[in-house]
Amino acid sequence: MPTRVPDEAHPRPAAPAPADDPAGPASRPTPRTLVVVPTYDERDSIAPLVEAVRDRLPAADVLVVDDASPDGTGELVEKMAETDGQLHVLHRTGKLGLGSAYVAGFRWGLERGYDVLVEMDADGSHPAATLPALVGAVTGAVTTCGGGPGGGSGSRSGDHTGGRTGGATPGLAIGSRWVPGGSVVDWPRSREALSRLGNLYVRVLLALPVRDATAGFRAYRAEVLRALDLGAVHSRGYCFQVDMTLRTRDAGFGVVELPIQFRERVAGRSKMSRAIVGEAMARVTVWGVRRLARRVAGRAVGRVTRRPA
Ligand SMILES: Nc1nc2c(ncn2[C@@H]2O[C@H](COP(=O)(O)OP(=O)(O)OP(=O)(O)O)[C@@H](O)[C@H]2O)c(=O)[nH]1
Ligand SMILES: [Mg+2]
Repeated sequence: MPTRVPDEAHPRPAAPAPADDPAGPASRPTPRTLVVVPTYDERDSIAPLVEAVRDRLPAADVLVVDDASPDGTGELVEKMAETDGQLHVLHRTGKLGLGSAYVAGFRWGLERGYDVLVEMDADGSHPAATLPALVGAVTGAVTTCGGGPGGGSGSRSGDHTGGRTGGATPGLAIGSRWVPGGSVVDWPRSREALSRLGNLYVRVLLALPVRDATAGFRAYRAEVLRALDLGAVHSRGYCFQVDMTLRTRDAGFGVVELPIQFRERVAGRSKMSRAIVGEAMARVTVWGVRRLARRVAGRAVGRVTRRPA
């Protein structure tokens, strides 16, 4: 059981039970949910994003992890938090990368006993309507195989149906562009091709049966993040998402993908760069080669041990 540290100063309203919860509201405790939003120059996007999260997950807290945005995003969120007890901000000293922003946000949330930690971009690309389904998927409140509110039907990834907790509830739910029912809106062909090809490379090289391993819209059960060695995660950009998906799978937790409609940002500037793509390519290739080397070594050991004495 997680250690719960109730925030006495900011009591939260009770969240409604999911509409498709057959057990009813009384039987299911509301999971304490933290939506972690990394920001770098997102001044025009952050307020609508917080509002959209509130609409869909009224009981959730939001943690903005800001890297000293030159446009004053951090100060703006600080101001908003003065009148919003469910909004928190973690200021960092400079642009230290998406991966370490999430790790800092996860640590903040785990220390405070949240049950579910959600990743979401600030730029409005991720549909807030799918938040209840993502959270429901990792808490067992929404049966992902049969569909869920805002998320359509879920797609389980490969054979990771149960996970090490023994039940059928996945530890990680991904809002996926590339499962049936998922889509992208207003994305240039080149971005779509890059994402599709990148995910194909990941899937084949790492034997990771996930269609959208680079997706940054996801929910983790806290238990999963506690089980992983977050200090060992050094990926900075997109490959942080692949890294975390691999670690979740390798730790024995189930992964599920729910279809989303991903929209191109309408304000601000993308932080995607060649360096981020290069880092992902390099790290995924190294992980893939290591995996192949382990398999070859495993076969060789198998041959030696089978040899008659
Ligand atoms: N704290 C922090 N946040 C970052 C950093 N880099 C990007 N972000 C945030 O991470 C989220 C995703 O970044 P985007 O620029 O939207 O990149 P993307 O979604 O991968 O790419 P696009 O599809 O082009 O938007 C946004 O909320 C950014 O503000 C960083 O170094 N530090
Ligand atoms: Mg974006």
